[in-house]
Amino acid sequence: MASEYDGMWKGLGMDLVAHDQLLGVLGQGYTDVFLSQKDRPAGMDYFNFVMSEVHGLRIKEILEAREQGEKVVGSYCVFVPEEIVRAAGATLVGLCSGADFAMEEVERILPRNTCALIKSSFGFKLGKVCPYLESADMIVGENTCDGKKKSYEQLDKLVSNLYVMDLPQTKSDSARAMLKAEYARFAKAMEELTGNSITVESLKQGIAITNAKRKALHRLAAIRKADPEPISGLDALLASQVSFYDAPVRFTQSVNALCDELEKRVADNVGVFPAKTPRILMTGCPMAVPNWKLPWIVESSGAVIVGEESCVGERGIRNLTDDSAQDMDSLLEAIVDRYFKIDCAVFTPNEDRAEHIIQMAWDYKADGVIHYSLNFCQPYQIESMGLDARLAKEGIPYLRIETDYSPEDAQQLKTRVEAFVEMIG
Ligand code: BJ8
Repeated sequence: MASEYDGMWKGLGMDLVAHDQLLGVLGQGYTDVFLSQKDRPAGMDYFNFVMSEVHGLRIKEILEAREQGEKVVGSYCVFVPEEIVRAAGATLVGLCSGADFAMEEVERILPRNTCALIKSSFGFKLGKVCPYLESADMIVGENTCDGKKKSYEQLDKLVSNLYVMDLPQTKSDSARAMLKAEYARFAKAMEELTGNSITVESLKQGIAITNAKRKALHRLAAIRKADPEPISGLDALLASQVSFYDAPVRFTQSVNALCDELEKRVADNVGVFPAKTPRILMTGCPMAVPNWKLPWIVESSGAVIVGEESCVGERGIRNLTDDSAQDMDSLLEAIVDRYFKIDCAVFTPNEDRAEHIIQMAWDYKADGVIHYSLNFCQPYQIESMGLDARLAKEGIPYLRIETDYSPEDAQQLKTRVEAFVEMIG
């Protein structure tokens, strides 16, 4: 179907036919999963609009800013310090992909047993269907799990602007020093890319914009402790997903406006599900757009999701960056302090994550925890097995799910989730 953006997408070198197919599937999925929900807050209209224009108006906006000299940086991981990107006057967008695309081509480059998230990123590149990827002046690949790390060697052959960021895998002093050195190197690369110097003022500004976004999401998370739940887990997940694409200041305002409405709902005892609906904490791999399969299954099986221990969720936004320092090195230290606390499963040992899951389960009054791992994701799968005993000791019911992006196992997953919900209910 012809679109007013066809010229723009063509200019980015995209495959219009394949892209049209993707938008068709995305639009249908969005209607089925999100628009069919009852009693959605009016504040979700903004997010509906963003999603309807996620490859259109938002890209137009980004390209217009680019014409004025603003650079676009794409990233695959929440370890890329947004504060530094903003301080250099650039825009940061998330590139992780939550749908299978061009899999035959992908599997000529990557082994079949690579996680769906990595394969999807390649599929979006090979299928020429991601306008964010095609608009990026720099793509940051982060050395986290082996799959990502090794796949960047292949991605480097497909793009001309890959910047690889090395990341630590332990929480030792030397690992922290390595992270600081990598962030300093990245700050230099950002200055070179944009032609802008990063100053104390611009870094403080970058921290302020990023912290404000996180604070708004913290506010949204806190509201979800209420029973009855004023917002579905699906809608809260959508807000987190949109945070990776939207203009940050506008996004912050929209989340705060949504929170105003939700706080009123809580005061009036209004929920999207009846009070005492079984409450689920999700934990595990990040869920990028349009990966809504499992949350949809959970919330159509008589439960409500009250929090996500995930990089598209609390793990990604958990701590603020201290902006009180007055010199570059101390501000950089503050940024390192903040990111070094991220408890991604690529770290070893990673006790903090288990503690955090338990704490979240108590804080959000979860009746059960569902661990979601993508097939072939060793870091999260191995941690998910270790959590069995930990959660049992705390008396927290626990279900482990391993899946991918295909709809084939949906019915089987639904049967397992329904049994779990019945058990905790
Ligand atoms: S900080 S979670 S965004 S690395 S699912 S690609 S781990 S095999 S996504 Fe992640 Fe950064 Fe960590 Fe967060 Fe590998 Fe697992 Fe695939 Fe994964």
